[in-house]
Amino acid sequence: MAGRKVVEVYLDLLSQPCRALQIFLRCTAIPHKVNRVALRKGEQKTPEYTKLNPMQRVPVMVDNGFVLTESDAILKYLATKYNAPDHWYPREPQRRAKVDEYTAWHHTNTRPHAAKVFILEVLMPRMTGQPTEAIRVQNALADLSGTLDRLEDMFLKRQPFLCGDDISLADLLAICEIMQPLGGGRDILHDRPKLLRWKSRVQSALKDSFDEAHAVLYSLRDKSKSKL
Ligand SMILES: N[C@@H](CCC(=O)N[C@@H](CS)C(=O)NCC(=O)O)C(=O)O
Repeated sequence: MAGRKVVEVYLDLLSQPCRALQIFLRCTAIPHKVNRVALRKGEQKTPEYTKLNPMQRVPVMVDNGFVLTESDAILKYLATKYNAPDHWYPREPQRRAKVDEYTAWHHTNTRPHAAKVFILEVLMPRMTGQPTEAIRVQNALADLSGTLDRLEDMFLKRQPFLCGDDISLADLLAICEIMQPLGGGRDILHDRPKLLRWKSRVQSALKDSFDEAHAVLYSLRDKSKSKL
């Protein structure tokens, strides 16, 4: 009898939403298979991968033939389908809505602002062989600083995690994004004690899966330091 196939995901761990997905799968122990897609080699543009995701982006999830793109949708689908512990994506409507509120905001705030700093400090210099003009980096950092202010005063407030007393998908998506500028040697939380305390709570909750998923980013950071 043909068995049910395990969930398959297509990931590159230099991608923030891919790290969030890998960490979630590890923490919830949902049986899965990881297929690596090396973005730097353009593997997201092969005809085979394009059939899976015409947007040529990672991550992608395939669950027994059901294909899903967009990290947000994938994480929420997996949490619901595989009955992940409730704190990840609570069933109670108002608690769930608070997670949805953050994740909707995330994709137009934390994500583009943190990613832009990484693009300007790491990807563009790699492509052009030139450092990015300082003013562009300063502007991107100013936008990011506004986002970090909102994370502190609108979401975190006085609670331990972004949406309440326990870790949720909101914290997972946020932390993976906030880590990204570290690839260029920039720790954007160094002068933010409130967010640093949040980060260490998130890291403790995620245990080894956090460092495992970020190993590629740490090695990029180490390379950027050795160039200084
Ligand atoms: N909104 C999508 C964004 C996915 C995305 O932007 N992926 C990037 C890596 S972080 C990618 O695959 N880029 C490949 C390319 O642009 O060629 C999600 O959250 O899943």
